[in-house]
Amino acid sequence: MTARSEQFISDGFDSQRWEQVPGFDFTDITYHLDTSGRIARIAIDRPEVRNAFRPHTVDELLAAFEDARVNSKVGAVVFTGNGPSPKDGGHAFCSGGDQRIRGRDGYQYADGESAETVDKARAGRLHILELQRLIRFMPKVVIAAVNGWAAGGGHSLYVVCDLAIASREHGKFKQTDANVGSFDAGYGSAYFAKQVGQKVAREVFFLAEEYDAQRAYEMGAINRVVAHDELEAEAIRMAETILTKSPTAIRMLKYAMNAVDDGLVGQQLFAGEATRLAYMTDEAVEGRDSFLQKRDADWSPFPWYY
Ligand code: S0N
Repeated sequence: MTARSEQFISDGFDSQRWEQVPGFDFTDITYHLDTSGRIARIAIDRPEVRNAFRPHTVDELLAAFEDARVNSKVGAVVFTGNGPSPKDGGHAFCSGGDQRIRGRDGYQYADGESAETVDKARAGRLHILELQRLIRFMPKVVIAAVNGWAAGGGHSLYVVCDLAIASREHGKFKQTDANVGSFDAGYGSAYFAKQVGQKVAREVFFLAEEYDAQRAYEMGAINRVVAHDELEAEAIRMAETILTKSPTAIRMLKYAMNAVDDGLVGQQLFAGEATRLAYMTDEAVEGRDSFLQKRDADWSPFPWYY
């Protein structure tokens, strides 16, 4: 265990269970694997600003999620926010883009950058959307453990996760995008409307009123409401249950459920997995071998299934 993981980083964090993943020097997030190496825990670690993300935070989240994606032992990721805030004790999953550093061109300036000095190729780059796609498209199950405020772009983040559970006491939701003129017109709104229905989604976005975990559950936005102290344990229990299942079945089911909303990209992801399975058959091997051996393929052992 490293020094960082030995510290208190959030309610419900079991330091006996988690080991910090080596090879990263993260400042804005924490990234752990459980002792089995099969469950990842990724958490935004800026509790003093309700876990708002700046560009650097998103860079780190992309690195951690990508590492979890390509780790063939990992089957599930718990995504949460560290806290509570040392300043005032407030709890947050994520409060969206850091409004203090939001530029007029939509870009969130990094430390020391300004409209004059920023690399124009990076300006306006909303790479939080890349993170949304990584969560959406990765062939592992991502469970949002909403430990406090999910607001603005943080609201969008739990929406794109496969499963979401929230703290009964501290899970709070508010879609503030229209308050601050910075809006998610993709998954955060349109996919949310698919989850909870058009009328409810419009109310959440157009009125930007606070709602609690129980209301989120009732509207079909989250899977479970649990006692705050049990939140991480419940997320882990769900992850452990998923790990008892067939990895191929889980992957195909995730992509099947995505495909209906993701157009050709959804079809491509599902089809890629179908091709992977086909590659593993004797039939595909015969196709490859016949080409390499410069002979006609012998398909006779392979029936036209009906
Ligand atoms: C979360 C709220 C409701 C919590 O209220 P509470 O508990 O009363 O705490 P506060 O006193 O307000 O906050 C405590 C301290 O934290 C700072 N802070 C909070 N949120 C942010 C933030 N987002 N950026 C910077 N600082 C933040 C407070 O300022 C305070 O600091 P001190 O103690 O120094 O005063 C409440 O805090 C709130 O409403 N927060 C703002 C929520 C918000 O509007 N977020 C931005 C919404 N927009 C986006 O996120 C855009 C997202 C995006 O980039 C995007 C773009 C295109 C497509 C998709 C997306 C996407 O959505 O992903």
